[in-house]
Amino acid sequence: MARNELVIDQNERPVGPSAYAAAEIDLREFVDLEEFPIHDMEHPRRKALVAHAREGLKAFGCAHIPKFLTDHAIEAMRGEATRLMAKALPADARINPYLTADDETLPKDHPKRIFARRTSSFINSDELEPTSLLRKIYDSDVVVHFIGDCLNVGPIYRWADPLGRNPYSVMHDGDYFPWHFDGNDFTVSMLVQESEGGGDFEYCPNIRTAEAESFDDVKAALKGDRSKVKVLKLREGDLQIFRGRYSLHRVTPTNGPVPRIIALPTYVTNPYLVNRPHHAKAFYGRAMPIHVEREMSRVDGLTD
Ligand SMILES: O=C(O)CCC(=O)C(=O)O
Ligand SMILES: [Fe+2]
Repeated sequence: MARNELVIDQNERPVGPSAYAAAEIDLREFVDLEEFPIHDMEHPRRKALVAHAREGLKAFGCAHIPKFLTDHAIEAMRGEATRLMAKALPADARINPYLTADDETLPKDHPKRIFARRTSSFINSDELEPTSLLRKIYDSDVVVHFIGDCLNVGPIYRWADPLGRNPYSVMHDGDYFPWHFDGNDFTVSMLVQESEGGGDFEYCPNIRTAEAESFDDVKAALKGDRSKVKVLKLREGDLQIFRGRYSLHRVTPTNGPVPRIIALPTYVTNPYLVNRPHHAKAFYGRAMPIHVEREMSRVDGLTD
């Protein structure tokens, strides 16, 4: 067998090498290196980009880089997600912001007991095509390094979670992705296809910290208080870097026949952790043995 050949199992899923080596990744397949010289540490444009991202992350827990992806990349990713759309797991689940099960020992209006219906779905990371451009972007060490620089955190790692590491999120007409915190530390969002209406990303920057859950503020936001809410209108090709573990966030209901598709490469500071089984099931439709084996306490002690 040739070295680079993928072994395809009966379900035609790759079970061989799952990562692109750095030499196989041509950054120009997805980014214009003149405008975004992410590979060139000393380039003034890269320095300006990093400074811009750090400002946004410091002030709002969110950085926005418009038109990061090339048109070719948007097209390739839209094609992949559209081909895989039927594999998006139905996600009709009632979730609370922490993705935990109901706890009847708590008062009824505790935010852990406030559930909303999530109808958006994911094309899980283990469904991506063998030649997926999204996987190439995810596997690029240059991209990991750039994101780490923007976050001013290091080292960061790709997430070990086989389902959640770099999925596409899909929202059809009327779908909703309710308020929640993420199980991973950082998410990069790349919008691949806009819906005609709705689909706005709303977030409450740093509403909780590693030291304080701020249940009262979270409850207020869930009940409609807009005082801490910011809205980000993403366009196709935009890149967003987001600290989803501390900032409560949601995507407003979409409308129109064109589904909203967003790629979500995710990064962590602990290379061993994955989602808890309940979280994996509620978000990605199923839990795997790894989710049970690696269920450990979190360094920050926050609920998830
Ligand atoms: O679709 C988005 O913009 C965000 C999705 C999200 O919050 C998530 O997958 O955890
Ligand atoms: Fe999220």
